[in-house]
Amino acid sequence: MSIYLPKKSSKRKLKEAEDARKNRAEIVKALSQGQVSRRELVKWGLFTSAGLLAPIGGLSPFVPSAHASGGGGGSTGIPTGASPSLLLNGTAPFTQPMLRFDVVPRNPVSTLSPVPTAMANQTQQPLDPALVGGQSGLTGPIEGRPPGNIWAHQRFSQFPPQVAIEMSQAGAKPNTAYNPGVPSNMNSGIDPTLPVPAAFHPKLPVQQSNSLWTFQGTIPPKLVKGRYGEPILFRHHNQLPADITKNNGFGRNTISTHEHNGHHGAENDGFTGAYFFPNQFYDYHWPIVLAGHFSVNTDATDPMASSPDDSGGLNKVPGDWHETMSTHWFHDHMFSFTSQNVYKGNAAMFNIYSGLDRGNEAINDGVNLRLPSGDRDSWGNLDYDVNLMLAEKAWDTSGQLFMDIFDFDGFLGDMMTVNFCYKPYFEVERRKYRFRILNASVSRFFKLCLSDGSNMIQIANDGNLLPQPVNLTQLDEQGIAERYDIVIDFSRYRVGNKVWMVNLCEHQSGTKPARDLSLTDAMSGKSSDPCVGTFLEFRIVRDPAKPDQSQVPATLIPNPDLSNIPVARERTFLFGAGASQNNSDPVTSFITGAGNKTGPWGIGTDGGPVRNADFGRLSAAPKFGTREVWHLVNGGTGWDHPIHIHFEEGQVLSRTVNGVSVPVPAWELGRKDVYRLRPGGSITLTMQFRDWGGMFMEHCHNTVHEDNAMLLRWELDDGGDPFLKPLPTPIPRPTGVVFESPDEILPTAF
Ligand SMILES: [Cu+2]
Repeated sequence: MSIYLPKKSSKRKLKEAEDARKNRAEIVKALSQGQVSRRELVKWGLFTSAGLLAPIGGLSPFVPSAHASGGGGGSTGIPTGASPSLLLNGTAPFTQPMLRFDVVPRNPVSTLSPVPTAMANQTQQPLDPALVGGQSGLTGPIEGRPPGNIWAHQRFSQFPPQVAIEMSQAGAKPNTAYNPGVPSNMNSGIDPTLPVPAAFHPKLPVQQSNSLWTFQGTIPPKLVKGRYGEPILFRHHNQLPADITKNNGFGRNTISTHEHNGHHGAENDGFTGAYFFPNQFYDYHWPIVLAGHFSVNTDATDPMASSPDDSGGLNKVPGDWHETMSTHWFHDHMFSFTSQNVYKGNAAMFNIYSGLDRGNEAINDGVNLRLPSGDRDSWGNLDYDVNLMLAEKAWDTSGQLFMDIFDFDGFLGDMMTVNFCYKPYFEVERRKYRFRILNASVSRFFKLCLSDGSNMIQIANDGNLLPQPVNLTQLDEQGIAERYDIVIDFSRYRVGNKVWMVNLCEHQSGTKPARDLSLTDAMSGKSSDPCVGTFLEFRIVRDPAKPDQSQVPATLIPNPDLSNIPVARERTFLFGAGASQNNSDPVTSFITGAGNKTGPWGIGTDGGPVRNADFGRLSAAPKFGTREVWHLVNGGTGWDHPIHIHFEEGQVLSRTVNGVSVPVPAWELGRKDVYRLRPGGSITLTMQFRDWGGMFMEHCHNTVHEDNAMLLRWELDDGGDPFLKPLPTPIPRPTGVVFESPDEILPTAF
């Protein structure tokens, strides 16, 4: 059964789908604004116990109406449950240039006012009555970080911030300060002095301020540049509306920002229950240390463990150089609202530079890998190093961004965007480029190739350069939040040629990919999935001004050797449907329907029941400084889950499908932070727990699954003072965060 409503569907069918979308939108709005609860919706018969929208005509486009013409073969709809997203004259594919990322200014720390503090700044300010049920005269702290010693920045005086990044989460507005970090001829000729409207295409309607909530309120997405040994203080302001109803139908005005997969203390990890309110800020301290900082190469003598200085040389840093990371992103992690907020624009990328991955292809010092980048600056060149954020969207008949949160299988849009641009083109020179490809979708997997079936070289998976590069004509399926860094050599083309990036992976629901098409079939337009096929056009426009000096060495970053580190513990996590909730904390417990037949998704720990998320439940507490082996098991064959484990990189030891061992592919032989289980599959991985403590998470990164409620809390609470064991749970309130004891500690946690 197709869920995509073809554009040539009858007018009546399109009208019914649009009416259904509007009715659903009203309920989505009420739910997102907290006017009704999921429990009430179940009681009213609008949700099934499985969490799906009840099959009521006029609400669900998947129900054939008595009046339907039948021409579409019965139950059809598009992923949004609406008529296809609006396209206008002049918005054909590949008619707009791709906006490269907007590079965030790196400011002196002295620009921050007030001065950042180790403990959360509890200075009081008047509260907007809209935050506190209309009460006036109340005050709350200016910083939303939980107060006190446990949420103080760990080792703040040892890693004083050297760079300040300051951004606001805000409603859509024109970008009058666009900095692509490259000359115009490296950005498809875009004039950066012209304001960039908040639109998915210059000829599509501009997004209203409450349709799109992005960093700085602008597009394109933001890029932070950092380097090892140079701590960043990221002050994130929440400038979203205080009135929870001012969200154009979806999105929550409280946020928590996760630097995915930062090796930082948990107070800087964007814990799902450490969210902050409009008109507050949260200081995130990113020390940017190599894992093993306090146990490996502690005297910083190994030049491989290093960071670029500003004059072409290196600063040596402590830690294990085999743990060097490169491509990160950061995004919202608000409990139960991550999918809405990330879809609405809370997503950015973070390139981390090191002695190995310098962002300068010319320096030949025996450490630098000289990957495609450029050489104008001593480090961090972006000329030939391009961030791509892939996410499919949907918009309503007036062109405003739309999301339906009813289908707990997952949300699929019907419009492919790259860097928030609908099907753009990008001008390239005849030479090698690196692309850092992020899947920033809600529920969609991609499988990428080039339209001529030619070669790509995968050099990194998630944040990590691979031990060896892998030559591929098709990348593996790329799950949500996974990053694949690839090198494409355009020197094989002639000036004037075009080649397209193609998505082969077809979805018919948010549960998992339906199938991977052949290149021919994907290009033919036969798929009913509008996001299959070409979505990014490369135009080969000229020869490079100077010869390509970049390389893809045969060895990139070998894995850290863990063979001498004993395995302290094994744990098993079952990712399943039909989860139940045993806690009823009004803030921390995900609560859906009646009884224990609650929301669809959950995690079973070490043979225990499959539970819905409760950030007051402690599910695992590895011992600080040890190594463990974790088994991640898919509870079914009808879905796939990309599982993200925060904090440390893991190595995949083995995979199974339906109980049968299968090889770990070459592109998964490095370190990872997101693990696609595959239907009926399991993954066994090993990781260490070093350097920092606090409460972290493990969850599905199909963010609809995460929000409903496939997420758990684990913590490192024996790293010494100030940690309590277990840690108290933060309960955010506009008047200040309070703490309570954990709702539950699983018997196998410690
Ligand atoms: Cu999932």
